[in-house]
Amino acid sequence: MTRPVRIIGAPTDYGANRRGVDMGPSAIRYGGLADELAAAGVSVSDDGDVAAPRAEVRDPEAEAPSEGDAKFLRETREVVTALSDRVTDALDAGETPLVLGGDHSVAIGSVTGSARDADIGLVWFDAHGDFNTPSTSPSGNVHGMPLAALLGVGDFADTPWANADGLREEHVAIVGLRDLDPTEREAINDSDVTAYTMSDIDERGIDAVVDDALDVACSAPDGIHVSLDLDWLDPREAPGVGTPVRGGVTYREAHFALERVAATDALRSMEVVEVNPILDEHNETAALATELAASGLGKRIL
Ligand code: HAR
Ligand code: MN
Ligand code: MN
Ligand code: MN
Repeated sequence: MTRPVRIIGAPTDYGANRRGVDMGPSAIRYGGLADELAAAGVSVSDDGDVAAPRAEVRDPEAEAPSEGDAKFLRETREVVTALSDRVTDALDAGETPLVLGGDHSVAIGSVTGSARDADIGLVWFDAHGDFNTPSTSPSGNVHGMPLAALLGVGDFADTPWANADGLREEHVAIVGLRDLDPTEREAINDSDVTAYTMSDIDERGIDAVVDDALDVACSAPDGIHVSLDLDWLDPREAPGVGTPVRGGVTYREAHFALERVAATDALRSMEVVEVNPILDEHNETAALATELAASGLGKRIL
């Protein structure tokens, strides 16, 4: 029996390079998420959104953890702290939290909440490594930093609100990399995180790579968090994202991967992020996020 799913929206674009991902939760709900899950036989409730003041009324430079550059870090801290508690509440109630972003900085809240008093694994489906820190980031956009923040890399070593207690590098796998900044590449190589590029998928096939990534994450005892950045897919399939990179996975490969996630029976929490309705075509990226979430949560064709 699948556990009930609790939807939690995190409508932020503080961490993004352009406006619009704050509308992601609405677009994904409008894309039919609750119906899709119900049709899959999953019982589902909607916990609404965490509060996120509009970016226009806040000062992007109000706070940074050390020298260096991280825009809207104070706002990010406020949102992810609230989100983290909501995720823990859902788990305490025996439910599976499904977080709707928002830009990828919301993962700081989802994963810290999921890794509270639990030793979890993490699979990060993304074109990007999200392994920058304020002093290495070329952009200052926090959506390029959440994985480094969660693992306490570099400048984030002393940022308790952003570090995930029960997450260790050896239980983390990144899948689908094709766009890394030089300092990020170095930091990932220096870490115990397992990283698979698109070339790995070309060479070995999606099944071998996803199975290996899930083995890495499932070696943690308390289940896994799946973080799905929609720019993991090729922009032809997922045009509504802020930082598209050519050469991503196909619609079928993405479904296959999420079906494999469901098959592990280890899914503890999940998020879908970076859907930007302003850049989308007829809400198709939001609908895709909906479909992939359903696959990850156990939707079966037969
Ligand atoms: N690496 C670049 C930066 O730090 C690009 C950020 C990535 N954008 C995302 N994250 N959507 O996956 O600015
Ligand atoms: Mn990302
Ligand atoms: Mn990305
Ligand atoms: Mn362990």
